[in-house]
Formats: sequence, C-alpha cells, structure tokens
Amino acid sequence: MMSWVAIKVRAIISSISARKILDSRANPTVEVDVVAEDEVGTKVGFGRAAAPSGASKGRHEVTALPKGGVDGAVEGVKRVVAPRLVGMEVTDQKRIDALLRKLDGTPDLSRIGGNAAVAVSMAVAKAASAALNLPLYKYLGGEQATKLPYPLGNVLGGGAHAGRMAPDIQEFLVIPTDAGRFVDAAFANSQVHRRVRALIEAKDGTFTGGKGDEGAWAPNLGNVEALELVARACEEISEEMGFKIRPGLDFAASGLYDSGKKKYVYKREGAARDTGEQIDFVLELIETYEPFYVEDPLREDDFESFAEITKKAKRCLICGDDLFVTNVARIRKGIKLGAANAVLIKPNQIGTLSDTHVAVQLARQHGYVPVMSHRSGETSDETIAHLAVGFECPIIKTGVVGGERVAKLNELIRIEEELGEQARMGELPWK
Ligand code: 2PG
Ligand code: MG
Repeated sequence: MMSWVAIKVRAIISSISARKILDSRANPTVEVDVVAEDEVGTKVGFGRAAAPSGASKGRHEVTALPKGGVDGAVEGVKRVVAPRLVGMEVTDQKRIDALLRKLDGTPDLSRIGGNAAVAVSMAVAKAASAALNLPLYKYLGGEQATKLPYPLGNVLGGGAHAGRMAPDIQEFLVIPTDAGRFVDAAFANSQVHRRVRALIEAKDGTFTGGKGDEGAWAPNLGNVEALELVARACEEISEEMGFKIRPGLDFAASGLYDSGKKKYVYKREGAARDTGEQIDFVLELIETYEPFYVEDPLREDDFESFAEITKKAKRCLICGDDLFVTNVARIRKGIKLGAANAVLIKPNQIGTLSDTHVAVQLARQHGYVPVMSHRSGETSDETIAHLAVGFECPIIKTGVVGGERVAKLNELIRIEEELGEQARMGELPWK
C-alpha cells in the first residue's frame, strides 16, 4: 500500500476546473476536473470526481460547503485552490492534500468546504493514475490490491432518508457474507431487494412501491416488522443462491435522540427509550435476528455505551459512522475505549484522500473493519469502488439499486473481471 506517494513521474497539474452538477436528490454538488501534462505540454492524465452529500450528517464531520454553498465551493476551487496546485507533480498526493488543508486554514475545512476538497483530492488521484496508465485501485494499492469488498446495501429504509410513515430505523441492509465472487454478491443483493418488495406487498396491499433516497423500499411498517421481513427475504434468497446473505441495520441513532428528553424517540412506534433501554433493544434485535452488521446504534458522542454494546453483542460488527466521522482522533478514542469493531469510511466526512487512507490504516491496525461507504446523496462517480479495493476494505456500503449506486457496483464487477484469476473476496472477521 501507499505506492502512490513513492511514485514519481514528470506529470504536472496543468489545469483544475470545477462546476456545479446535480446529485441523486437533484441537489447541487461540486465536480472537479484535473488535467496533467508532461514536460513538453502533452496531456498525459485526466481525472474527474464529484462530491457526494449526506442527509443524516455527523456533528463532527468537516463542513461540507463553504459560505455561498456549491457556488462558493466552485469559486473556491477556481480562485483559492487551482492557482496553487497548478504546476505541482500530480502524483504528489500527500503534499497536495496537506496543501488543501493549509489553503483552507480552518480545522473543519469550512473555508473551501470538505466537498470541494474531496472532489479535488480524488480528481488529482484519478489524473495521476491515468498519467501512469494504471487503474486507480492499483495506483492506490499496488499489485497486491486484488481483494474485492462484500457489498452491503440497504433494501428497506426510513429515518432521514424516507417519508413519515416509514420505519424510524434509517437502513435495513443486506450482505452476502459467503459469496465467492463480487458479481454474484451484487446480484444476490438485488434479488433480496426484489423479494423484499414482494413481501411488503403481501403484507400491505396499498404499498405504492415508494423508495427512499438510496433506492431502498420505504413501506408503512414498524421497525421490528421491517427487520423480520428483511431477515426472511435474506433466508429465502440465501437458499436460492446457495450462499448465506445476512441482514444489517443502520440506526443512525443521533437522528433518533432527543437531547432534551434524553431519549431515543421512535415516532412511528410511539416509543421513547433511554440509553439503557436502547442498548437492551439493540441487543435483543441482535440476539433474535442475528444481523452481521449494526451501524450507529447509539448517539454520536456516547463512546461508553458503544463499548458496552460491542462487548455484549456476539459475532456482530458494530460500526461507527457519525461516531467516528472518518476522523483519526475520534477513531483513536474509540479504539482506546473499545467502542465498536468497525469504522465507516466516508471520504467527504474528512475531506482528503490522504486523511481517508490514514483512517483506514488506523482502523485495520487495531482490528477494526474499515467499511468504505457512499452517502445518501450520490452521483455516478465510481471512485469509492477503487478506494475499497486499493485500501483493502473488506466491505463496501453503496446501496443496491439506482444509477448512482450501481455505478460503484458495476465498476467493482469490471475490476473483478480485470483481476481475473487473481481476484479474491476480502477477509471478514467471521461469517
Ligand atoms: C449513512 C449514510 C449513507 P448519509 O448514514 O450511513 O447510507 O447516510 O449520507 O445521509 O449520512
Ligand atoms: Mg450511517
């Protein structure tokens, strides 16, 4: 790993441009183009990357957009970033990322915005890999980057990603932990998604086929009912496919927490749970439905309760998203306290590729599973597919259906094909 910082070619950044484009919610986001040239001015590399955006954001993420929103971010790339980066060696990723932080000058990247920074950072890496004639995952991970991640995708959802009558829990996920090939795993998830619709329709004749922001069904169902249904769909499709598919959950619990009442409020259910009751509820669901993966079961600053759940939950990944926000200091604190055993990795939560890589390495060194992730607002940008392989993340969370989700899945199918005999699935701590 990290071959990308050692490589030196004479490929110089000759231009950086930025524009406003639509994301999957048709909200504006920033896209960046980077061009690299050799010493005689021949174009040798081009990279394009777009920033995603979250709906259920962690309080400790970097600031996504500067003053002026996406227009301000585009202006910032043109006026503040481009003039300083043009002329730099395009493979000098670490220096470029450090300069992005310096040019911004704030701890939370609020001057240029995390979304502008991440789009520049990723577009630079893509231009560098093109200049070296390497696929991005090989540029980032070297020859040993041969492992495909297991796809984790939501098939049913609610919370901040869907309407009022959908479940309170944000995401009901699935992961085919026994699939031998990525392509089979991706199609297994799509089969579960289809089966979930059929099971919802069998329960509720009025279901319109409504979906949330990530293409997961958004039915009028309670939380436990929904989990039961997804677990059943997993079992049925596991049997048909001949390998195991397991359920997962993202509580996005900061969104449920009412700090005045000091309770997790499940509006749809009409229930409110204090921290102890929330821990018991989560553990009960883990015991009954044996999910492989549970994300953010508690609010983002409650490291101690995360540690309690992690200790008590058996053979279940407890993943921190809003808890860690891809931030090394927060991951370090989590490791010290034993909060979680997996870390969600979202490049735009922290702002640069180098920072993202350090977060992945820190997690892995301590036996925490790094899970590469999309955001609820996405574009057809496929960079995270390469990051998952290049940084050796054994899981990628990127949805199941919809153009902006399958862009990543299809890129991984291509990578698997390109790797041929060398391709293997990543390593999970247990199955
Ligand atoms: C999450 C994500 C992605 P958002 O909570 O994990 O599924 O949602 O991008 O809205 O934070
Ligand atoms: Mg989450």
